[in-house]
Amino acid sequence: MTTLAPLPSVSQAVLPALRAVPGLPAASSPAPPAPSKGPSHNRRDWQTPFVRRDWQAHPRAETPGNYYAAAQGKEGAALITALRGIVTNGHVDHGYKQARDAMFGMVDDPQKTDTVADVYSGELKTNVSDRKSAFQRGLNAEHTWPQSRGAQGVAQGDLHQLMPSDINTNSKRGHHPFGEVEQVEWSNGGSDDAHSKLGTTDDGIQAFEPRAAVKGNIARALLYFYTRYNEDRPPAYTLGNLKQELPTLLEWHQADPVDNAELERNNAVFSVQGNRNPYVDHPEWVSAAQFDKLDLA
Ligand SMILES: [Ca+2]
Repeated sequence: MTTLAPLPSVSQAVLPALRAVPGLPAASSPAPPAPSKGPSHNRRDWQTPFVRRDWQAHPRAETPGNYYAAAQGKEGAALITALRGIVTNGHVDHGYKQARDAMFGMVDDPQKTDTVADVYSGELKTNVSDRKSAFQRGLNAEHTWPQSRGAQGVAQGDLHQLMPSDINTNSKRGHHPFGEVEQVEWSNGGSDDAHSKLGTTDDGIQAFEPRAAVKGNIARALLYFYTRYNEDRPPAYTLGNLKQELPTLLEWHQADPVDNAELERNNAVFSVQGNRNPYVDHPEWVSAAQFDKLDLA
């Protein structure tokens, strides 16, 4: 397992070095699609045409050879326990400030153009290079697993669950669970496949529904969070949201499969904090882990 030196500061000078992780190719291949000149020019479509659906057929070249050795052949609780060990070992906590600088400056600026997308609309913000410039452009860090539900301590700056978000949308989401909204109370606007909304599910629960292109990303982020932190629970950790969300998350995982951008983000996060989201590398492990059988009481 690669041990990364602590980050002195995530400046433009430091960021390229973060990508140079032994055993991993540069996170920049294959080349990203050229931006279209159509009406969606200012949106980053996370569902690129490069979606890989044939996971088992291709070795995971981006993953260090033996990274998942302890999980091979396991299922159910044994698989989750093995993955917990894997993603905890080597996880380096740089602190919340550094994590946000890395997110806005590198992880979510894969083309190094100081351009970062709001997770909930896909709208691109320019001149973003760190958390301060992000804030000036109306972005802050969304905790997909809310801080008030346990994203504290090491988990607060865990980039697998942090995503750049429009500040107002982030505030609307608050600590609501995710879900399919039937009665819309608020939306961030835009076309159907680009907007996210707050409202009530058909079970009468107030929930937040992200745009379709990131539903799977968020599902896999939350399943990672459960796997990583459910044993050694941070302060305020509760499964209250997950109990509501889980069936929907498992559907979203299927409906929005891993694409190239999500793979590259996993590589980028790994280069910063030294651990990976196993459900991005091995989407088939979501069903193998049998999350639907978890006792979340
Ligand atoms: Ca997606």
